Amino acid sequence: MFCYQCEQTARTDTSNGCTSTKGICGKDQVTADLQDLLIYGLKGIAQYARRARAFGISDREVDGFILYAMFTTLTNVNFNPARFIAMIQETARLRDRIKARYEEAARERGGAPEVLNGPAAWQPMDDIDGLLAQTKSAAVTAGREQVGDDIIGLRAMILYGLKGVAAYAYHARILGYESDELYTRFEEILDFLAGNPADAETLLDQALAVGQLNLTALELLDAANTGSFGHPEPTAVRTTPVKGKAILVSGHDLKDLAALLEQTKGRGINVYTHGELLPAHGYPKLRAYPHLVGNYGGAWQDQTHEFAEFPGAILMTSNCLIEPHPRYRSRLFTTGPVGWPGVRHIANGDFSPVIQAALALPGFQEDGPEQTVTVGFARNAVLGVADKVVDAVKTGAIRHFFLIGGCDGAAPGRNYYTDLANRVPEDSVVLTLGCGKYRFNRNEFGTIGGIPRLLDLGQCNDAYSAIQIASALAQAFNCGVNDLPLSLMVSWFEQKAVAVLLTLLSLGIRGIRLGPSLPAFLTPALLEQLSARFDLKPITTAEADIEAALQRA
Ligand code: FSO
Ligand code: SF4
Repeated sequence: MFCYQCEQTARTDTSNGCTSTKGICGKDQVTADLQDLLIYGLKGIAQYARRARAFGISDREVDGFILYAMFTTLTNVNFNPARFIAMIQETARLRDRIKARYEEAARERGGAPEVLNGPAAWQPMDDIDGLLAQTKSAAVTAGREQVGDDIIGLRAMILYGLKGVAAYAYHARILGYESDELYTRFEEILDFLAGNPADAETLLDQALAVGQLNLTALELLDAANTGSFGHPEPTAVRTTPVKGKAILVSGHDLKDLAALLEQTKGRGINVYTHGELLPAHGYPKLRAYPHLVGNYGGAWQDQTHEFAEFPGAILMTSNCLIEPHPRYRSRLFTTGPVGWPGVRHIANGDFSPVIQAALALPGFQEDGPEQTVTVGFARNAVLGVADKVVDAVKTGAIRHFFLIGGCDGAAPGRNYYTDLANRVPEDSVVLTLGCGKYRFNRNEFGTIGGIPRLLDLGQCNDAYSAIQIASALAQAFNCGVNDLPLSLMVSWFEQKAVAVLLTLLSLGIRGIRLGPSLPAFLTPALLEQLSARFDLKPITTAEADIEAALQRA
């Protein structure tokens, strides 16, 4: 096992990744190796899918499977080896199907089909021992002796960025929003990786192409979410319990939440959001359900004690899942890409088992005190008051914007982000998104000329809103985004954050501060290159970074 895809990876004197029998996240060696094999199998599908497209052949089942399977390999999504074995077998079936169509089309046009090697020719073994014996060429570090750490790091950055794209595109796809252009480019980049590329320049270009592709995915997801549930509106969300039976929904997936709300209508169950589902309350069509009563708890890393104390059923729709404690394991359910061995999985969208579990549990015995946080400042709401914002900047009432966004995690260095938000001067606005906001979103930030000083743009999935707002401001001031009084202090944790970072870089955004620690797959040489080209830099202290940001403005 070798995995260095997330921020909490094990960093020791001898290795910069998780290598022992279990990763820091709880992913065991078998699951980690099976995930590598699954990715290897997906590359094989992409090798043929890309060539089939050249003959006008596409297969939506193949495209959808690639997204779903990639999503299962993100940090804190799926820990169930049985699911990975089944998916690996499925890669061979789908690969052979698209291969046959490609070869037939090539022959029909009088040419000889290409004979492909590597993942395209891989035959997965039937049983787990056989599969585990095949992991060598599928490892992230395969070929390190020949090409060195920089090339392995660049390949990893592309793969991890693609994983982020897959997650965003999956959420859009299940709401019925798909894009052939996205599938085409996605499969092209996977095919590129299948060839074990070793030219640093080309690899960096492809990494930025992943960033561009991610912008397409984010735009598609924004269209899917707003098209399905309306544009988010500023909404006060209750953060304390309401007496009665209860279901907690965590993760990011709005479609699962909507389906659960529909199925619990009139059943006497209150539904709460957890973690990254907090922004769901801003969407008019979700807010319309009176039994979506509030948000419970904070960011993902607090789930062990929060889930234990929640007196109802819990549904996990995407990352970030932590090893379930026995105190709540039997009332925890997974759906979509998520999985944990022995935890009940809902594969068909019928949440009856979750509802039955909630009805059998005590629920909250009394109402908590009235407390709220405000969400819903996505692009439509913010751009609706753009004139006011622009005027406030022109008159000097707003001096600076700090985007303090991204993931949360358990690392002690993440206090930086709380400190940062609290130290932002009174005449500056904080924009936030992702689960990192729980470090400060209950604090009182006040307003500047009627504009809230803390604007919650939504999930990490809503990075599109942040980009649109920054672009609109740049347009209003007739300058580039880099010339705005805007600083980005990004906290990263997993591969969606890698995808968003690549998007920002591909848009030419400079001076991003990244923390709490830099990705382990970025070698010193890669970092040097990224800082020279994009002025990408690590966080230092809240005080020093704010001062530097204000001086630059
Ligand atoms: Fe957080 Fe987890 Fe949303 Fe991530 S819940 S850490 S980047 O999966 O997706 O921000
Ligand atoms: Fe380690 Fe992160 Fe990989 Fe888990 S996902 S094994 S914590 S690097």
